[in-house]
Amino acid sequence: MKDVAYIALGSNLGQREVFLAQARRAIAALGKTRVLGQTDAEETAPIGPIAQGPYLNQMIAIETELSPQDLLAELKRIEADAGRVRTTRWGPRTLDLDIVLFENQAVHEPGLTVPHPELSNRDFWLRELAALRSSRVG
Ligand code: A4P
Ligand code: MG
Repeated sequence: MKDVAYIALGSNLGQREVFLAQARRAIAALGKTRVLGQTDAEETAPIGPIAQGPYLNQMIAIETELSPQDLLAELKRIEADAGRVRTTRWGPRTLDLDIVLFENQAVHEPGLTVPHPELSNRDFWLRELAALRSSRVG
């Protein structure tokens, strides 16, 4: 089923711009998928209980025939390629890719929740999502 999805990119370790650029390229190269638009990257103060450096965040809109589960598997592969080592939940990371929303699908499974449960708590996600939706043609 063809749908529009929004992916949040985040990095707060190392060469943040490089990791985001690598993620954008990898997402653009996914099969059954085409990039519709992207926001500018923006620096945001870290959210959560752990003291860590500021994040560079960005959101990408895609049209895809991948299921949410298949997209998540691809995003985990892209994260792994960026050398991400999982340490603590909400802790610092070279690259974090989250599925924010599918326009026409919802998922509530142990390993995947779409829309992302933190969407309503993250002002920058809400702002980026609104910007992508309003700029979309078609
Ligand atoms: N998972 C479930 N739903 C989703 C989804 N919609 N998208 C599962 C992606 N993954 C989803 O995620 C843990 C597991 O969540 C995944 O294996 C997947 O099966 P993770 O990326 O390994 O761990 P995490 O990122 O530490 O935890 P979580 O709960 O995803 O946290 P967030 O929401 O990603 O928060 N501050 C700023 N300013 N900017 C940020 O981007 N990000 C975080 C991480 C904390 N503080 C931040 C930011
Ligand atoms: Mg995450």
